[in-house]
Amino acid sequence: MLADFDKEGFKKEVITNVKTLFRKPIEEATPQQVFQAVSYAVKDDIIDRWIATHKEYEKKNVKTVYYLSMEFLMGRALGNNLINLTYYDAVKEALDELGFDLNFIEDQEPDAALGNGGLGRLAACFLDSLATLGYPAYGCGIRYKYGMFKQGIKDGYQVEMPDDWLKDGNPFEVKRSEYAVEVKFGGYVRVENKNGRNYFIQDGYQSVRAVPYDLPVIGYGNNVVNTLRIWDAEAIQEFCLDSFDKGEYEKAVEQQNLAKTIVEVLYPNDNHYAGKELRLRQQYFFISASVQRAILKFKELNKDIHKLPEKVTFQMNDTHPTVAVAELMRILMDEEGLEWDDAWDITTRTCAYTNHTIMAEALEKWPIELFSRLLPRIYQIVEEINRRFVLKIQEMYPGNQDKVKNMAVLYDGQVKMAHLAIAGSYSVNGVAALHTKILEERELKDFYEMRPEQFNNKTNGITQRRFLLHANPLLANWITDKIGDEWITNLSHLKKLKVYVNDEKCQHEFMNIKYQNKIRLAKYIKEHNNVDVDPRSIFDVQVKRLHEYKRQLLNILHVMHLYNRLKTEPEFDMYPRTFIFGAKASAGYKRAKLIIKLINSVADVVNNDASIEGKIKVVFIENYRVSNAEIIFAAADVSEQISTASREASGTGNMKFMLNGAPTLGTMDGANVEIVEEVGIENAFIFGLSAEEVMKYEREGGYNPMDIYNNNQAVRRVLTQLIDGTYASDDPDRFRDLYDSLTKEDVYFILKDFDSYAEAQQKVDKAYQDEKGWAKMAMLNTACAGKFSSDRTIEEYAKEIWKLKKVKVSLDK
Ligand code: T68
Repeated sequence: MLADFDKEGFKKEVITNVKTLFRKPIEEATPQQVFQAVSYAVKDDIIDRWIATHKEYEKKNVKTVYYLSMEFLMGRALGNNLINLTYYDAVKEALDELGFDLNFIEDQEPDAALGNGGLGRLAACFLDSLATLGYPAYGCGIRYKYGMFKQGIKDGYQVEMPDDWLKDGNPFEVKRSEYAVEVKFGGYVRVENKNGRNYFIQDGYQSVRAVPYDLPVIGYGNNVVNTLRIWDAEAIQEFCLDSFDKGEYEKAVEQQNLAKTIVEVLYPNDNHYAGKELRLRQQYFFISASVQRAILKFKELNKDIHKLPEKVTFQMNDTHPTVAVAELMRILMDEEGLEWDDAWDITTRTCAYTNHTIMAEALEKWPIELFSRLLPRIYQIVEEINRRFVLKIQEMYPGNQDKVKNMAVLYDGQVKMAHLAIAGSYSVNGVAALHTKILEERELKDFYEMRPEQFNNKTNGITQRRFLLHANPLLANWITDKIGDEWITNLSHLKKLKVYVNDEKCQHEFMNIKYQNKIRLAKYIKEHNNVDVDPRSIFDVQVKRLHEYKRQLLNILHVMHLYNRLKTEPEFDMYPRTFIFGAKASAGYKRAKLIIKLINSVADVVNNDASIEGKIKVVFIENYRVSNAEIIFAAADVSEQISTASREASGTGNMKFMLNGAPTLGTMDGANVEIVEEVGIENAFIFGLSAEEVMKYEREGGYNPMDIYNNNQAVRRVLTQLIDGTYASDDPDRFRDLYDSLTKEDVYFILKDFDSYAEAQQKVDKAYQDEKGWAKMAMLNTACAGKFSSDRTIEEYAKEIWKLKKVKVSLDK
């Protein structure tokens, strides 16, 4: 544990906090009020470390990474902060003595859901690892008023509700008005000549005041506290009611509205580009604010702006923050007075870019008309970047128009953000080995050929502090009993568990912990879904965003198939299985929402058919998010990672399941490939087309799903059930769109992979019945998960891309 925790002092502080915050004695406080009072007491413990950390950074004038991301899917803070302060057990005890259960208090906190899925959660895991490893870092993002919508299920359909996560205030945040900056939109650019040099001045613009809120990011047991800085927007002029100038008045109203709308809500699309003007505003808003602030801070400690790349890296989380390239150029030229070549040299040694997808529909391409209207000066700079970049292409490949077409930043009336990111960065990385290979050989082939040294892989990871130590205390304690607690900050130690995998007593203990966690999840499901599930059944889990490429449809079609077999094949039997789903669909993604309805409709029929004796249960967990994910991963027996090969860049849920002892049932896609490499193919259930096979079919224009329809009776049967009212007696046409998508094109190869999936599922059924064999396999998954710590990932980024140095922080008390 860190420096002595003063239990009595802490209890007193909680009581005082209730009194001063809510003017009541603790006995009368609501659970939410107790949560607030506890959090403020914890914040007190954080503050000194936070100050000490930044003092140390300044003293050493260290290089800092700014992780620029539209999304940080942090989840709850209290439990995680206590874990990383190493105060969790002590605070649990203190609260017990006050008559409160820490778990219950934790449940009062809303998730900070400022992200969609994998990309946002990755950013959150990275912050945890950066602080734990002692690397100087800021997360920079947006303080959305409303985060990811809350999902309700009504009559089997998804309904979206606003996520008013700030309604009771956020006890851990600190508003830093003193660091506010102005961000300008629209207007026009005027050129002024001073002393023979042209200066570009934006005029007639609207602007907002960007105000930062800082959240502490606590390193594990090391006194380091980094900062997640999220920006709020305020109107620049106070609303001037007594203004008689109509023009001024209207402008004031407009700016007020602009400020309000910019940070109003997170766009709930994952892996999909919608091209909304407000989204581009959000991007420039938080980038301009973050880059301006970073430069101001740099200048406090450094005189020569040319030293910027030695002190700062801007890591761009996908293309969403890519305007950073042009914004940095603007500041260096228009405000620091540098010439183009100088500014470009600095910029391209400061920016780096991570690619998270190859899906065409996710690529950001802004219409030039919109981009130049909203960001006139930035657009001028992008034009010049493009002009020079095209010249370079033509120099390398004289007369090759295809190269220009494939690589230009401006083409076909659009600004291509990925191309801007690559042109402006010294590093381009993919997020798993297979994904990086596909980028190099296919998606970004021309860029790779031009500058291979720019490309590198950084396989994703997850933080074991949240997804094992906090989420699965039973397993965490068991592991620590067996091998000590070094795994908490060095996950490769888990491999020491391998000596226990054949030990029957250990197998028994391990599976008993799994069973306890299944009981915990069963209770959650009973409370939230009112469905009884048997913790002795196999918990087969697919939780992730709903997307056709992730193929939840394949999973549920297979459930329909199993149900058919139980109903019609007297000799068929199976081990009882609970199929658990959790997924949000983007609000406008019709087909995804229909798949949710199908899952719930199948659940209705199957769960209520007494004749199958509970052999199959289907559960759709409402409002899947970080906080309930922690309960779900700990309880899973089987991890469904069944994306169409080549489509899932990495996946990170796959790693969380593995860490908690659930073997992967999956395709050779994303990081599944590396999971299999670590654990051995005999300890996973792999099926389906390979990425190469998928890409070959795609080059040849797809395959014909009717061949399968005509020749495969089981497939034909479940497809027919989509349109004969089996699961929609009131409206047999309800699922016709799904039927059509599968029989016409099946672009995600669901029918093509069906048999192979069913076969893998049969292997799961058989393997689970071999108790010792399964226990061994489950334990090996945990034991081999070391590679997938985000600590390993961050060490690679820090050494190979960012060139950061670790800092030690001590508290002089
Ligand atoms: C995910 N991407 C990848 N995108 O799909 C996943 N997109 O394979 C990978 O493991 C993860 O990134 C981390 O690298 C996303 O989550 C989005 O959420 C997103 C959001 C807005 C626009 C586009």
